Amino acid sequence: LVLEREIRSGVADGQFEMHFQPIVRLASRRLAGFEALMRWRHPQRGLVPPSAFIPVAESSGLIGDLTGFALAEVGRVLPELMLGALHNPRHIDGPLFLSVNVSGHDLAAASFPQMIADLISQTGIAPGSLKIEVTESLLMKDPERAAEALAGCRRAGLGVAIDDFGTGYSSLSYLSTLPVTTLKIDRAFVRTLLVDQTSRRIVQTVLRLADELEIPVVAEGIEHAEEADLLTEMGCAFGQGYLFGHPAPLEAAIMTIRE
Ligand code: G
Ligand code: G
Ligand code: MN
Ligand code: NA
Repeated sequence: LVLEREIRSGVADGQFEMHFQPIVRLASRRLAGFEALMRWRHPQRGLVPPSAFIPVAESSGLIGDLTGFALAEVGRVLPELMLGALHNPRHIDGPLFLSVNVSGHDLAAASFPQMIADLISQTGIAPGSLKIEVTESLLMKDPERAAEALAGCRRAGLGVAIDDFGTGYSSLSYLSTLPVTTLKIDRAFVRTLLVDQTSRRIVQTVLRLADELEIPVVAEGIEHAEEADLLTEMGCAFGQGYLFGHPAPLEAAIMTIRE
C-alpha cells in the first residue's frame, strides 16, 4: 500500500523515466532500433527496476498511468532518435524502430486503442517505427481481448512483438491467434546457448519456426561475442544485450548512434 501511494505520487512528481537499449541487426552489427525500458528514480531507494513496481502497478490499477507515460515519452523521443540517426547513417541498418512494453492489463482496457490512435495523431510518428511488446504470461489473463487489442495495433500500422518467447505457457498457440510481427527469444536460452546442447537445439527450432512463419527474431540477453556469432550463423536477424549496449537514458542512447 505504501508502494502504491509512492507510485501514484512518483508519477505526479516526474520520478519515472524511460531508458533505451539498442537492438542491432546481427548480419551487419549495425543499429536497427531500441527497446524502451521504464525506470523509477526513487528519492530514497535510487533507480528502481520494473520488476519492483510493475506488478504492484498492475494489481492496483496504476499501470494505465505508467503506460500512458511510457507512450508519451516514446512519442516525444522518437523524432530525436531519428534525428540522431540522420547524423550518422553509417551506423544504422534500415529505418530505426522503437519497441515499448505494455502490460496485458493495458490491452484489456477499453481506452487502449484510443491511446494508440492519439499517440500516432498527436506526434505524427510513422506507425511502422513503433512496436508494442507483450509478454506471454500477461496475455493469458484475457487472450481474446488481448488478441483484439493487438489486431487494432496492427491495423494502425504498429508492429507487435512477443517478449520472453519460450518461457510462457502456450507460445505456439499465440503465433496463430495473435498478429505477431516479431518474436523475442528469452535471454534464458541465450545465456546457455554455448554450453547447453538442448538450449541450442531449442533456439534453432524457434528460428526455423519463425522463418517458416516469416517472423523476424530478436535474441535477448547477448553478452558475449561468441553468442552473437553463433546466433548470426543460426540465422537470427536481430540481437539485443549488454554486448551491444545497456539500457541508458536518451542522451546516452543517441551516443550509441553517433559512436
Ligand atoms: O529493464 P528490466 O530488465 O528490468 O525490465 C524487465 C522487464 O520489465 C521487461 O522485460 C518488461 O517486461 C518490463 N518492463 C520494462 N519497462 C516496462 C514498461 O515501460 N512497461 C511495462 N508494462 N513493462 C515494462
Ligand atoms: O523483460 P524484457 O525482456 O522486456 O526486458 C529486458 C530486460 O533484460 C531489461 O530489464 C534489461 O535490463 C535486461 N537485459 C538487457 N540485456 C541484458 C543482458 O545482456 N544481460 C542481462 N542479464 N540482462 C539484460
Ligand atoms: Mn521487453
Ligand atoms: Na524478455
